[in-house]
Amino acid sequence: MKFGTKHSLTIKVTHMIQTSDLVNFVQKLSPLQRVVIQAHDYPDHDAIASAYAMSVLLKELGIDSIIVYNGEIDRISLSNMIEWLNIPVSHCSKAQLTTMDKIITIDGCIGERNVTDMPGEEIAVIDHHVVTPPKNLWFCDVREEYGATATIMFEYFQAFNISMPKDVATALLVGLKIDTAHMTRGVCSADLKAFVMFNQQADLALVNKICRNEITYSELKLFEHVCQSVEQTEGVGLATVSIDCPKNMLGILGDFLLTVNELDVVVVAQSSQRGIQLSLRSECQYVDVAKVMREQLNIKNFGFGGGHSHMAGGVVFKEFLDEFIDEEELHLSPIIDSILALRSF
Ligand SMILES: [Mn+2]
Repeated sequence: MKFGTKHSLTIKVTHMIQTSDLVNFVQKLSPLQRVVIQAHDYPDHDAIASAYAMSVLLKELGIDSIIVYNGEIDRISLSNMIEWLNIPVSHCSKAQLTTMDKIITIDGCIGERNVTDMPGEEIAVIDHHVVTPPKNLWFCDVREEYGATATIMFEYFQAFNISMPKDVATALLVGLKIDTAHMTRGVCSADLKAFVMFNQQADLALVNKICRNEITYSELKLFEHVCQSVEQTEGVGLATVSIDCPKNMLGILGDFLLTVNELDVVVVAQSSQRGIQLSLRSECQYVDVAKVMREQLNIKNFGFGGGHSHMAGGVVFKEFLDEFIDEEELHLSPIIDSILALRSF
């Protein structure tokens, strides 16, 4: 089923999920032959770790599941994590999904552009992004204030009083650390509680090995490339990548540029087949980059994007490239201007 993409811009409603809601949901899953757990497309560590945790939790409760994704696993640290922890994930093209399947969307929400509409019925959304889930779900748990979906998984294990296996804690700690840039962004007290428990349960040497090795030798040149292309206007940096670059690498380059003292908002752009791929980072309290994406892309139909106030992504559709190019160069004026306006507030 396809659901419309609508975004609430100002209203932030946090529905507290009760343990009884979770128990009811699991009871409803019990008769199913299998449950499909879908991570967002081009999954990151939090998406795969949380899907894995959910799968292990359901197994403990007697329910079989498979973990699927669309797109690619394009970070070496993520393929290392999957390999070293033996996390069973399948590309959706190999999972033989049918319309009878029931799908739980994790670290993403059906209706968003980064969540492929797969065969089957979407019955649940568990996420921490700013999203508008459809109404008719069996279960919905969206916590925008959380740094990672991993923290929600920690609370589910607690709710069922199931002790967390070492491998699950290891994966979830990687997810939490990478989503929060090692607990430096978007962290709430629930994340800190989860962090303490993960640290007690996880294989810390393995966590560090996964997190430390985040790029490959061949990706090194991308840093040189952004260093040469980055331009700054009043604390806002824009770097354009004109060579081949994995999608999730853009965020790493954005994080790198954000370490520059003079920059507090960073936009990394790359031309792709679909148009322009964007990754944004903000350490300025006045600049909510997910909101910038929604206002400059989704609402104007120039493309789509979203994420969190401090970390967002998006795509400008090919047809609207003209709006973002001045004098034959990519200046992304609508985006940069809206950031500058927010920043000068
Ligand atoms: Mn996440």
